Amino acid sequence: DDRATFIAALPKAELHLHIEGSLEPELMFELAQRNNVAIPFANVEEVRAAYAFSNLQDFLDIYYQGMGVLHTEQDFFDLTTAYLARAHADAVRHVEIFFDPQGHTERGIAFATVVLGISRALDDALARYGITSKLIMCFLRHLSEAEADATLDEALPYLGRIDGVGLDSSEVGHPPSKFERVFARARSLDLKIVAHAGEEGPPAYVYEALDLLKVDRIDHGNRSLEDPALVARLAAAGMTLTVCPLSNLKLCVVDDMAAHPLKIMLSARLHATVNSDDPSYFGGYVNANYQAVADALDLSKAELLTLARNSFTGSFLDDAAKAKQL
Ligand code: ES4
Ligand code: ZN
Repeated sequence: DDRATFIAALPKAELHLHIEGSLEPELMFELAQRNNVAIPFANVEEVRAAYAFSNLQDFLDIYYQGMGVLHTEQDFFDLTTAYLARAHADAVRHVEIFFDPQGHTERGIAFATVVLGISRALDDALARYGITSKLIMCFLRHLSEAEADATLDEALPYLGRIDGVGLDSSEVGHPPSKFERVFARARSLDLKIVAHAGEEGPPAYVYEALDLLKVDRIDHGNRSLEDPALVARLAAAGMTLTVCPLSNLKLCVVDDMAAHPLKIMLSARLHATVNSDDPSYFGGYVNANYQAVADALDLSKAELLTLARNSFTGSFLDDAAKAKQL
C-alpha cells in the first residue's frame, strides 16, 4: 500500500544493528559446514523454531551460540556483506554497526580477524552502494570491567576503523556504573559513546549512562518513559534513542506492537529512531520495523519522515555529510 511504498523509498540510517544478530540461519548452516562446527539444529526450520524468547537472556543464550560458526575473516566479511545488501534493499544510506569482540576472542578468534572482515565489507559497500558507515565496538556487560579494559587495549591498533564504543548484553544487574572507568578511557581516545539502557533495566540505568558514561546516544531507552523528569532531560538534551520495535516485541519489552511507546516518545519530543537490532533473530530488517510500528500505531508520513530524519541527525556523520543526506 501507500505507506509501505513510502517506507520502502525513504532514505534512512540504521543506528542500532548488532552484526552478529544479522546471521541468517542459511548462512549459519553454510558456515557450520565450512568450518566443521556442530550446531544443534537439523535444518533452517528448526533454527527458526528456536527463536521464541520470553526475555533478553533467552535471546542472548541462543545469540552467543549462533555466533560460534564465525571463525575466519572471510566469515565476518560474508556476514557483513549479506547485511549490507539487505540494508541497501531497504534504502539505508548510512549504517552504524555494533560488534561484540568478546563473543569471539573468548572462543579463540583473533580481534584482528573480526575487525578486518567487517571493515573490508564496509569498504566494499561504500564502493558498491555508496553506503557510509561507522563501526562501534561493544563491551559485554555481563563480563568484568577489567575484561572490557583488555578489549579496549586490543582495539588500540584499529582505532582508525573503530568510531565508538557501546555496552550490550544482560542489562539487569550490570549497571553502567560498573564500566565508568573504561568508558572514561574510551572518551579520552576520542571515541563516540553509546550504551544500551532502559531496555529491561530501570530509569536509574539511563541516568547512569548519561551522568557516568556521558553517552552520545541511548540504545533502546524505553523505560525512560517511567520517569517524567528523565524524559524532559532527554528531550532538552536532544538525546537520540535508538528504538527497535520488533526486538521489543520478541523480547517481551512490549506485550503487543499496539502498546509500543514510539508515538509517545515522538509526542514527548524525544529524538527516537527506528532500527532492527538483531534482524535475523527478531524477524525483520529496518523497513519491516518501520512498517510494523507504523501499522500498529497508525503513524503518519510526517511521523515516518521525522523518524528517518532523526536517524541522520542522530548519527555520528560529520555535519557536512549529514547535510548531504538531509
Ligand atoms: C542485544 Cl537486543 C540486545 N540487548 C542487549 N544486548 C544485545 N546484544 C545483541 N542484541
Ligand atoms: Zn541492541
